[in-house]
Amino acid sequence: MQRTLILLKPDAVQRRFVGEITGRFERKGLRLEGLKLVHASRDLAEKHYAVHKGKPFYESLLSFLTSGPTVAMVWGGRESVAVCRTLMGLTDGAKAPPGTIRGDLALSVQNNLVHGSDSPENAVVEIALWFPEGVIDYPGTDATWVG
Ligand code: IDP
Ligand code: MG
Repeated sequence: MQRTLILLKPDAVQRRFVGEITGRFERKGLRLEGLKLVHASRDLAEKHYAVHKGKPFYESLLSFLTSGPTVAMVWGGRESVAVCRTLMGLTDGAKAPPGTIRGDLALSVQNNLVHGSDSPENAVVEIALWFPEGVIDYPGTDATWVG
């Protein structure tokens, strides 16, 4: 089953939205396979956002991600990468449609509450970065109920 890395970034923790956002992934029928609170180091943030190095918002983004604790999660399930991106909404909270996490709860483009892997290949790399200890594989509830 496909896996994706989801981060509830420091603004989500500070705004007390951990339950609200986690509940959306859970209610969708995805399976929680990893969960921890991490105060990201500069090194971890640089590795995570390496693809954005050189962009005008890069330094600000690293300051943001290292500004406080982040909830790191792994969600598994059918098409979990795309499903989570859909639940998140567009990057810019001002443009994300209502009904999505960012559309409902974020107004900023930077402080947009969540990160989600953008491909199954990148998910494998990002999960290894945030969960070097591995994740938990276990028999779920009857998959026929949630697809
Ligand atoms: P994504 O999180 O929707 O995949 P990316 O383009 O991968 O969006 O950008 C990574 C993160 O960088 C965004 O979630 C957001 O926090 C921040 N970001 C993206 N574009 C901008 C920008 O134009 N200004 C400030 N921050 C940005
Ligand atoms: Mg991205």
